[in-house]
Amino acid sequence: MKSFFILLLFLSCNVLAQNAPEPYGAVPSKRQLAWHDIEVYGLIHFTPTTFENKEWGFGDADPKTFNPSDFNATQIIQAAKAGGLKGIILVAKHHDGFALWPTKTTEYNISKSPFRNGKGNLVKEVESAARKNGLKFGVYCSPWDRNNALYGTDKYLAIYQAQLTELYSDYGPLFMSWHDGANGGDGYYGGAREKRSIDNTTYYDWNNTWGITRKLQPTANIFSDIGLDIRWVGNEDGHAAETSWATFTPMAPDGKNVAVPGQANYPQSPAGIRNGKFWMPAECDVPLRKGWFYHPTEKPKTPEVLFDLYLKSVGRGAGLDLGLAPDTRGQLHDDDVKALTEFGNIVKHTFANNLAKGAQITASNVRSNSFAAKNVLDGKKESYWATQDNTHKANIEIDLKTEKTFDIISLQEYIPLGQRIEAYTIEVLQDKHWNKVFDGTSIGAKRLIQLDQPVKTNKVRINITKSPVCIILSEIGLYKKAI
Ligand code: FUL
Repeated sequence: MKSFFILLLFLSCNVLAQNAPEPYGAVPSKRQLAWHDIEVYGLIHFTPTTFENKEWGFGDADPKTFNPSDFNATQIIQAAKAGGLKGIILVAKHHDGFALWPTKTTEYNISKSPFRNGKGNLVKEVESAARKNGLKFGVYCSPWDRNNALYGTDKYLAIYQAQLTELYSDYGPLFMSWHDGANGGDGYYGGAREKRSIDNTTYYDWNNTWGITRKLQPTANIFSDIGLDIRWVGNEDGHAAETSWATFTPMAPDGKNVAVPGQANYPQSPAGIRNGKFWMPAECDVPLRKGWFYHPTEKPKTPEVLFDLYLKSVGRGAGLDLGLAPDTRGQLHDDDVKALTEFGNIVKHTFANNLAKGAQITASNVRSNSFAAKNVLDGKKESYWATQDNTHKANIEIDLKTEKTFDIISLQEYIPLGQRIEAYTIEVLQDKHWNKVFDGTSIGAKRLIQLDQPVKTNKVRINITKSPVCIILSEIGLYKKAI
């Protein structure tokens, strides 16, 4: 009897799988799918540079400079959590070269500072607080090291790789390994105080260096301006382009050579590349304040501005990486806590109530019962509406039964099968006329459309007007922005 049911289950799974649409183009890996779910996360900058009130430490600050009066990882993480952040990346070593963990690779580290009487490990403290509060953890270890005497020589790479190995071994599974393209220039370099330049096409041997990441941290998404998993959006303003493709083909600016971090096709980064070779969604990194490090004269962005950035990053299929800058106490300033909390509340309250829930929904074409139109309102991103293979244009109509007022529309594709839709319009029924309220292009993991003004209607129609293959939509939402 039991085996009969197993057989039945196997057969029905098979029928479903056979009938599912074929994937289109590059598709996300498991690791990238997990990243898409995180949506908003933070990047903490806190090194001797904070105490020098600079953005880029020269690498010559006395380790004793690093002396927070009241460091509190829990305060920082709880503020991040109130802001709706689901992950934290800690800058474990910035360009100044100061390691926030007691590394064996350089003397220039936290054990030489007064922090916890030289017994502290800030990477551990932040990691523990993040995990305790349910946030994922990641690290950024700057390849450029303005302190290290060996920087620029052929001995430095082994040091950098050993630093990554330590960070990858002692702090549990990481969701991101963040790498930047800032390379070489002037610095302290063990007292030489000179300018050192490196060839960034070869110096860091990224193939093998990222091989260490893959081996020790298979869950870590590698971020850099060329991917591998997540690409830089090409600006530090916090937004992707209005039309955003999760696919990308990193290229050197000459269009011929292979791209390396610090040398990529940045003009194409905000929008991505339609039918690019790789699934490589964008991360929009932007500091909460003006600088990445804390400066007493700067103020955090307002909750309104943060919400707008959320719509223009997460709402364009990208991720929002918000820079958090603890002050010299080692905590986030009250103003930052307030801004984060209010931003988190706007997001939470706006998206708490899908006004389309319970609506009647019909589609002009449906692949089969398993891919019915109602799947877009079940709140589950794993189920979806799909059309038949040869149907590349279709519409879906939502009958709200009573009039509803909304100003944000949310659309989601089922990205495990690729980014398919290229154009669509949204109409609402008013005085017996269908009025177009939006003309769209890309959707991807999530598209949040903010209308110029709230609309009141009992019927909404979404017309998919262009797709190279059959259409898939996993979720639709109608929301009223919470003030
Ligand atoms: C850049 C760095 O040069 C900045 O200082 C900062 O860390 C930013 C997040 O990445 O590449």
